[in-house]
Amino acid sequence: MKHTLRGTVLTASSFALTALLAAPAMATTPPSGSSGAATPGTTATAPTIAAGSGQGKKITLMVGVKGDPFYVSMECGAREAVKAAGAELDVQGPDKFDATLQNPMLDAVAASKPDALLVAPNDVKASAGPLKTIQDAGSKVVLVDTTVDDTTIGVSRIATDNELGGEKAAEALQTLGLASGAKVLVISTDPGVSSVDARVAGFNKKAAELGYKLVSDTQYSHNEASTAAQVIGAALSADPDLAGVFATNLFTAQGVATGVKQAGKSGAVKVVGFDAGPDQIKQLEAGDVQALVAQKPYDIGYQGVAEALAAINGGEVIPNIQTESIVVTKDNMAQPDVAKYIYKSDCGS
Ligand code: T6T
Repeated sequence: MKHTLRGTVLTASSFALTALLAAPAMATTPPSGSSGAATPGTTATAPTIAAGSGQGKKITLMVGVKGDPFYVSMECGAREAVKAAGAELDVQGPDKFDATLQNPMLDAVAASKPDALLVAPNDVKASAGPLKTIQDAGSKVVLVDTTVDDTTIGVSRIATDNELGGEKAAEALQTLGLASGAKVLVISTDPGVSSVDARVAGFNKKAAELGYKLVSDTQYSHNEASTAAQVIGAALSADPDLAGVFATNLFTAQGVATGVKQAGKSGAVKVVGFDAGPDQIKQLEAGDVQALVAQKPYDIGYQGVAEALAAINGGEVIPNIQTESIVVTKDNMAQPDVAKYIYKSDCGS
């Protein structure tokens, strides 16, 4: 029996149904206790992968940037999935989140002709050319975390519901006590990165509903913590009554927390960051950050391999999958059902 899921947008709770529909006789799911487990209050189950379904297949994972705990966790999920399937995985990534560095690496991937490429493109426009070349040569392209504007690229796109995540960040500021009229600022990485652009859009929409006043247009860190620290330092000098900041990703949030601390305003200025890297959790514990919107990168990596194998083997592929996020605070961070969302520095930890 075939199940047509084209055009659907899956939430984590629909994973359970999909897995049930697709489950083959010999199948593997991620180990319990992985960050792939359910968000509190949902019944999310990671997809099943048939043992041996990737035998002899080569998959490349091109992350957005090397060494980022978000992508390390994604790699851990992908590694677990290829182990189950018997496929080979090659992981690569640029030293900076920058299409001028990632694109030559993608050109090299094109030459190696993998059966599938899981890729977090660095730019919605600049990354499209190399990806189209790879796709046209016959590799199955699965977009993980970030996307490109050209909707003909990718058999499947798997990412956090980033707009909703941005909305959650604004709501977190409200929970932290910011009233209507409070002054807020958004610091992101660079325009043209689909994930963070969607978080900004979601935050701005919800912040307007809550009556918050943006002190300026979105500022940019270029994914450098030191730049984020400088940007928030300057913003605090210009607007001493700035009450809250949303930092849209891991390195930006780390830098913002450092900058607020250096200005002697930890706790007085509420910082809500995206992601949940180990150092971000330390900043949360220290009171330099008040809330983090954690993603599920392990699930994205695992599901990415599942969709790639489905495409390679001529199975049913889910074209759009949105994964969930969870708000982590000092109060809930130690709970096992929250702690499991903290990102990994390596796949052994
Ligand atoms: O926030 C993640 C990822 O979702 C985004 O696309 C880029 O930044 C991170 O990797 C965190 O550093």
